[in-house]
Amino acid sequence: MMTMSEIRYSVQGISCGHCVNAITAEVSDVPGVVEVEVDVNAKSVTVRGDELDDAALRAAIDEAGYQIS
Ligand SMILES: [Cu+2]
Repeated sequence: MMTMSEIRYSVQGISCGHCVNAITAEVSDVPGVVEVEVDVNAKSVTVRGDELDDAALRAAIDEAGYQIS
């Protein structure tokens, strides 16, 4: 059974569609992730999914080249 949860990060340096694509691609690869929403204006990344691993999500955002503030 799926238990959907949501985690939101404030991420520095999100400024354009390239940033959105890079972060979405990396974070989508994390197990359990169902949906990734990157907001350029709010500079936030919202992740929805099943049994989300906070450390893995932070690592994926870092891997994409962005820093969580
Ligand atoms: Cu960009």
